[in-house]
Amino acid sequence: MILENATLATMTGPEPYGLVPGGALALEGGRILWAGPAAELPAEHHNRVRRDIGGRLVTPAPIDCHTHIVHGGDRAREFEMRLEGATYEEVARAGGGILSTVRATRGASEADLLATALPRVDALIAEGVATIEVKSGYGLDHETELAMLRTARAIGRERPIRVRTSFLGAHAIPPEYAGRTEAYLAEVCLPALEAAHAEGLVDAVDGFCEAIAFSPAQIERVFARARDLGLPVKLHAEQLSHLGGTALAARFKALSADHVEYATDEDTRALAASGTVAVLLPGAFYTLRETQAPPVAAFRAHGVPIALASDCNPGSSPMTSILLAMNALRGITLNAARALGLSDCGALAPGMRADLAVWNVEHPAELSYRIGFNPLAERIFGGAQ
Ligand code: DI6
Ligand code: FE
Repeated sequence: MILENATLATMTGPEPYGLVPGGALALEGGRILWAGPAAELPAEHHNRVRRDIGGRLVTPAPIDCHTHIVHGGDRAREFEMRLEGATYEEVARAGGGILSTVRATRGASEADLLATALPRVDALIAEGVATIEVKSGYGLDHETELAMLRTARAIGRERPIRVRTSFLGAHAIPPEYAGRTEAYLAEVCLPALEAAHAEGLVDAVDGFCEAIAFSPAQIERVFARARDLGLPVKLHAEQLSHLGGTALAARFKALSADHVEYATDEDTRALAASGTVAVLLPGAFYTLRETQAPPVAAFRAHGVPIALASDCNPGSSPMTSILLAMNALRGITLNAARALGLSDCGALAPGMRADLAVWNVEHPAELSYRIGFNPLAERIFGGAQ
């Protein structure tokens, strides 16, 4: 099939957005065969079926590279408490926070987890999203961590969306291990990681490096096991304070360091050297009413690739909109793919998956400009409408 009369944001080449006005795309077998100015369409494609895109903008389909979209319950009451003045850490230390979601997730069946996740997934699909990352981390016991990851895989069977999973057993210390973090890692987290990997449930390994969670030395134990298993790593780092997670992530050549509000110049240089993507999560920044913005200018100056994601989770980012998170097309296409270790999506180029979004706009700037408006005209997943 040929898509013609389109403006392409290819995300390749020297032009901003790799913009090609009057562009055409040749698709076959779920892949992009050719992308470029319609006038240069090779003759071999001329007799394919043609579709007029009506001058609309075509981009790579958005990729949400950081979500906790599988979880039990909600934390709306806690949000209210925070509006009344309690801090995120105060709520967490009072037994709320992540641990209240752990209780709700442990109490849910896999069918419940899937049923509650799908409407959130559908909200992302409605904005054209074709790939999502989904983390475990609200089970914190062997069974529930695996149940979360099985649910994540089930999403990819229930909906036309590609799912990449991250094992996040090092997200919080469950109440039965309070004060015994090392024992939790040895007895639950690491064995669950191995079991989940053996079941083919793990694409990457993540952790939460924070004073209310795990120290860099503790995360390093998890990363070392990931390395032994041949799995890439990523890390929630420097979100609420500076603890050294970013440097650790860079040392392990992590796919991404996420949040990174408190990253320093030294961290920035380390990310640049390791090619690690900085994933910014404006939903959490907003919800937690954070004041320390990530060092975006330094990231840019040092060439650290920046991605953006929803962080969809019930506590710090109850957001199911990639358009609201984006503010830079590269952050939800090319760089988001890179944050997941994927090289077959995020750009319009030969060989890439035909995961496309067609928008009722003329220029990519309109996508990040409007707030709460969805101009998606059509979503193409693996070459199919
Ligand atoms: N950082 C976050 O923002 C989320 N997890 C994490 O490690 C918060 C998760 C939650 O509050 O439920
Ligand atoms: Fe997160």
